[in-house]
Amino acid sequence: MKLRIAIQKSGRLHEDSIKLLKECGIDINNGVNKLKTEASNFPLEVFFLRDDDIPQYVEDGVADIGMVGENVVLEKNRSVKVATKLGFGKCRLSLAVPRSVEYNGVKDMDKLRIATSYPVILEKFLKENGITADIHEISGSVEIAPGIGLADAICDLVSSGSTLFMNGLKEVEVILKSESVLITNNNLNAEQQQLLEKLLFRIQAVKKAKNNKYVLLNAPNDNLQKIISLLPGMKSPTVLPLAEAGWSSVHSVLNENDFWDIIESLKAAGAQGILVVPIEKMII
Ligand code: PRT
Ligand code: ZN
Repeated sequence: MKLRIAIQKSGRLHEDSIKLLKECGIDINNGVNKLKTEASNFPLEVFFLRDDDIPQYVEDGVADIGMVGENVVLEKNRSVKVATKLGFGKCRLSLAVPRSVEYNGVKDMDKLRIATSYPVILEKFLKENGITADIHEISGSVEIAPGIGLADAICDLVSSGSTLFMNGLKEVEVILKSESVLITNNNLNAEQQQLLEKLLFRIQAVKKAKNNKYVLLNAPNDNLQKIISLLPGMKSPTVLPLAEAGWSSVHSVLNENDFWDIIESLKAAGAQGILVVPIEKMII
């Protein structure tokens, strides 16, 4: 029995999907010009597909699980489960209007022509806000629609914002914040479920590790308690004596979010020689 996973064949999510599998210790060949491949050290078969087709393949059970943008999952509205977020492919689905247009709120969208590749998500958003607009579905280069007179506004994916900027548009509403997710078929059998759990366990360990750093520092023993109190650690920090009397080496794990604040406090408390090291896997 093998678990069959669908990932994007080429495009923005392809490399990060492969990278995550590799970080999970799963060896696969890259999918250039290939439809599918097998992992050599995990019971996993990998299908390379267009991202738009992944929810349907997973719903139909052609693939058991898939990696795809949440934006595509919501747009395709297929009956699949989202098992976890994957931490890559981050973007937002936003409304944008020409920079010269004054914008005072979502009510301004009423009666406008909006171009998008996401008609389902857009229609739901407009309905929730009591707006009637004319949705023009187009499949690519949505950002040029206002410039050629096809639409008054657009609803498109944004990451850096430079595409909007270059086309004279401004982002005015964020409809959805999206990232890649792992989706699963609703009817996995017990064996497939077990393999999925094994994979999820590894994905969580990789994700946790990315959000944390291993920190080593030298602390004067006089101020050791103060320094320890600043550090969370997985249980509590490790403290080892240095060869030089009066000093200790303190090891701990810090979350990316509070990282700089804690480092500053540690320095202020007399910590020296602070080393920050990436963590590869984290299992708690
Ligand atoms: O061939 P296939 O159908 O598989 O790929 P695709 O061309 O449909 O999708 P692809 O590879 O472009 O994107 C796949 C997924 O990446 C999307 O569904 C999102 O989940 C995610 N993603 C993350 C993005 C972006 N960021 C993004 N910036 N998808 C598209 N964009 C486009 C956006 O449409 C716009 O044209 O990039 C432009 C905006 O980028 P900025 O940086 O200029 O704001
Ligand atoms: Zn696509």
